[in-house]
Amino acid sequence: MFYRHGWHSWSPTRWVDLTVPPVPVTDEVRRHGQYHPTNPFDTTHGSHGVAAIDHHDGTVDLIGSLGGGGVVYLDQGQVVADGPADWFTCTAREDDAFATYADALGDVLGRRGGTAPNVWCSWYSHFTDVTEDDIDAAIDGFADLSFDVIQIDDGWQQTIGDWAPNGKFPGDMSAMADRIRHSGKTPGLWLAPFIAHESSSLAGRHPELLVRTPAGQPVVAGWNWGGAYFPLDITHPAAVEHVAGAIRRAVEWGFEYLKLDFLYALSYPGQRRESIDAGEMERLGAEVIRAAAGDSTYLLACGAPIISSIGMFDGIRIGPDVGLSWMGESTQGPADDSAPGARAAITTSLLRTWLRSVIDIDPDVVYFRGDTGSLSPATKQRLRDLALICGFRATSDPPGSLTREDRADLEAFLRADPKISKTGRYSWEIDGRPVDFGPAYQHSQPGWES
Ligand code: 9PG
Repeated sequence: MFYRHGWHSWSPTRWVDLTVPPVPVTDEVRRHGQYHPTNPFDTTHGSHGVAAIDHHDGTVDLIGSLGGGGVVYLDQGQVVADGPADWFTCTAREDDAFATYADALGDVLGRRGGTAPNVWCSWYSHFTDVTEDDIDAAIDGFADLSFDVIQIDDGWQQTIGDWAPNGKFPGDMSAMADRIRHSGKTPGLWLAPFIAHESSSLAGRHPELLVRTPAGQPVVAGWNWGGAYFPLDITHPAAVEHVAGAIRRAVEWGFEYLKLDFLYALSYPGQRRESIDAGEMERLGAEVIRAAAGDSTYLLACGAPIISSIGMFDGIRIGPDVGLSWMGESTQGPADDSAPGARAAITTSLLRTWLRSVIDIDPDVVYFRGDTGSLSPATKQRLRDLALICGFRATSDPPGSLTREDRADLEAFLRADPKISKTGRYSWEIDGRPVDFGPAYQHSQPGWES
């Protein structure tokens, strides 16, 4: 078996059988940006950042890059490592190999985290319709619950690229942050600082800040919000100023927790003012953000290349969106782990828990409300177990959606301090209770229905 690690937060990560060829990425799936545009590894097995091969005796050979932009792939049975940074290699018991690699990454890139807050975020209930009133309802409704952060997600801004509030946030953003702080919580805000939507005034007025194709057109890093979005050229001083300005403004408004999303787009292949390699570019982008945010702002990276985020961000999303169903819809069929859904969020996140010694690991939200699409109570329990294992607890349930009993369960979850131990590749113990995630790695519903 081969440990195939995905490019960024939402990219599939799995132990795969090398005798089974990968499923080629369809054009439709490609449009969402989870697979690397030039290294999708859809015809040969390959891995971003780190790979391992197991010996079926509990030990593995691990090879991992000590910086961003590295890939490992198999060429006629030979392992090829390609990347600008140094490589770490070891042969050891599986968990020890990953732990030692994480240690080496921490030594080279730095360590942050260890301070994962309990977060309420607006996304998985209000989506882009979120309003100021929704946030005020969360402030009031959660005053007596143990959330540390109330975080406004996508939907507050004018457009992706134009980071000023829209008409749904008519009050001052600083007043909003103040109200959150006065309720005893840390104000949090979502931004996607490295991209501009085709409809943004940034893209319209400053096309020179965008990464270009050889024909001079803006490079498309994905499709969302009803159109294409473009990466910014971080080697352009004015793009640096745009990114730093957006972050500084959010911090000045009083937001001390920033969820920074779609970060993968920054190093998308294309023409820039200066040509630097992907790993360097990712590091430069992260440095611009950290310098603008200051050392004390909690930075959660999302849709972010994993290795380059270490030492710069406090936390990182380690899987795709949980969504409101077990399996995401994908034209690529059930083998595609890149579409949002509980299954892919579980399978990908669990295989990245080794990162926790150098960065907080966010497996995405859990649910306590009753109305959660097709998610069964047992799947909801597995998502909570995953969050406890990762030590990062977040939810999006609006206060009005929770019964008295839901609230009590939620509060117990936020305060829990369980003893966690790993008992196998896919199995854990939480306060002595065995939890087996193995069935999630099969593609069907794993009988978590009762
Ligand atoms: C806001 C959301 C939430 C969520 C993030 C991210 O098109 N796509 O493939 C796609 C993938 C992920 C995604 C949105 C779109 O979600 O993970 O928590 O912040 O953005 O837009």
